[in-house]
Amino acid sequence: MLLHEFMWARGRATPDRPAVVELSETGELVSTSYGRLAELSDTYASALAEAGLGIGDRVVIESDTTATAVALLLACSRQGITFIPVSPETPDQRLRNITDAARPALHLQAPRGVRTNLAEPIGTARFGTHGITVERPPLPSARPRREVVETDTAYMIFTSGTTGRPKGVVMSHRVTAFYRGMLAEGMVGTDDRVATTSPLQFDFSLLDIGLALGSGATLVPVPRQVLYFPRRFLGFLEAARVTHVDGVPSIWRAPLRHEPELLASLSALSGILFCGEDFPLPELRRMQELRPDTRVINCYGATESMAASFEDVPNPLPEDLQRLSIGNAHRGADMLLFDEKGALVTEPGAVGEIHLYSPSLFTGYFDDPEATARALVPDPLDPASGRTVLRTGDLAHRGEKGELYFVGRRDSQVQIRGNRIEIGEVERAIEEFPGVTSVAVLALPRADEELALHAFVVPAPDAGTFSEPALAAFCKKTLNPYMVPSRFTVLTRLPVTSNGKTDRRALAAQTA
Ligand code: 8PZ
Repeated sequence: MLLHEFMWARGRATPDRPAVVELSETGELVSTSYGRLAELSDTYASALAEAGLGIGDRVVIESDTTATAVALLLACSRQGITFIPVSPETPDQRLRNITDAARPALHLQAPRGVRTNLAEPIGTARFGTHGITVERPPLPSARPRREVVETDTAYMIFTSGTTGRPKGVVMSHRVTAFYRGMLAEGMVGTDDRVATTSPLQFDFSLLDIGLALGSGATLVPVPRQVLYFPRRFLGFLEAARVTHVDGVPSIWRAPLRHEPELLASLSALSGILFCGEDFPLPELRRMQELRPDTRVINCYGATESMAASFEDVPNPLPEDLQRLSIGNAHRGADMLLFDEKGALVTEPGAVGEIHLYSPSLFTGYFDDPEATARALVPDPLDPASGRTVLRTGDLAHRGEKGELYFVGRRDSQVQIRGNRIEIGEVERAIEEFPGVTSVAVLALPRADEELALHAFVVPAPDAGTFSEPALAAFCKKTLNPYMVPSRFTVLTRLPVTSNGKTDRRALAAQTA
């Protein structure tokens, strides 16, 4: 099944139902029906074909999540054109790195987009409710293809590769197997209004589009300038009668801190889905106090398969709960743990690296076979089979019933004075300090090159000031000596990346 076929499967039968409800430039909520969305998508598909684009071409879609952007990515899917979503706030140089790597035929932005100086010979165009206006025509490409096949590339997501050169995650239409596994969780129905809060360049937004449209429900994009202000954000959710909010944990930090009553009073909200990193337990407890009937789903996974598992957060959270479970893989996929020697790890409590068996695995990193071979590895259970699995780089252990608990990234294991430390364990211990709402711990080199743990702690507004000795004394009670951070920095908030995750590089830079 191709991406657009999955997306249209439910909505085609209900052309008059709202597919997207969004904020117009004049601040009203405007609705785009499934029928109107299909019309727009057809218009775009014809315009792309007229511009000479076809199967295997690549285009950059620079946009926020809007009805027109959704129509455009569905048109690309139908034409077999690979789309590369990029957010408008992407710096010019980063966009340049992406276009130098991916060599797209065309860059498309909204009518009011401000991007200029796209390097030749990339074509440029604008897309909107009027259709597509080509400014600089793309180079025609003679691709001898007739039929889009499932293994063709649907989209590419460029992640900020740690080496600075962005890595292009190549995803084929087989991502629809993941989408079908997600719908089997039955999280959303046709009457739901699913708020999406991630930038289009983060595949969390693509999950949201699939969740809403695939369920015949309504997608409600939350503009950034609304999301960043808790009163506006919560007011918007109420006004749009949102029933389900998808987002990374950090979107709830300010509402929990500054507008708890408004959050508690949202009348239509029944479900929250988060992904990307742990939800700090103090904030989760607070959310459950304020909204005891709201379902919270922990969605785990990597862009290389879009995601992998959906697990309800226990409500209420047990007092002694140390970490959230990520459950097991969605229907149609499997997750196994292996140790460094490639042996299967099954004992409850024993840590291994998550390997994902899935039909929705990415094709590879664009133009980077070495990195691809490190991630798509022979099935450790049956290396000769030719089957590959995703080596996630994530460590986990199982509970008594076989459910998985995310422990941390393989590279977030540090050795300090010869002792192996899981950074996440130190973070969770500090989260228990009265008044802490969130924390990030980094292993930073000291002057003598020795690694030392540095904790960045965010107190609740009414928690008064924290003293380092008090924090250190608290850690000494619960952590082995070598796990106690040697430095504590109290912050009013943790910096986040453009995708909303804790920005550890920014924290490290603070101490430089
Ligand atoms: C996590 C979790 C989690 C990821 N708890 N650590 C999109 C849509 C829905 C779910 C997941 C996605 C991912 N594509 C989002 C994402 O963060 N992708 S990523 O490739 O940028 O990072 C993946 C890594 O984030 C994972 O390998 C984990 O280390 C971490 N992660 N979800 C804790 N629920």
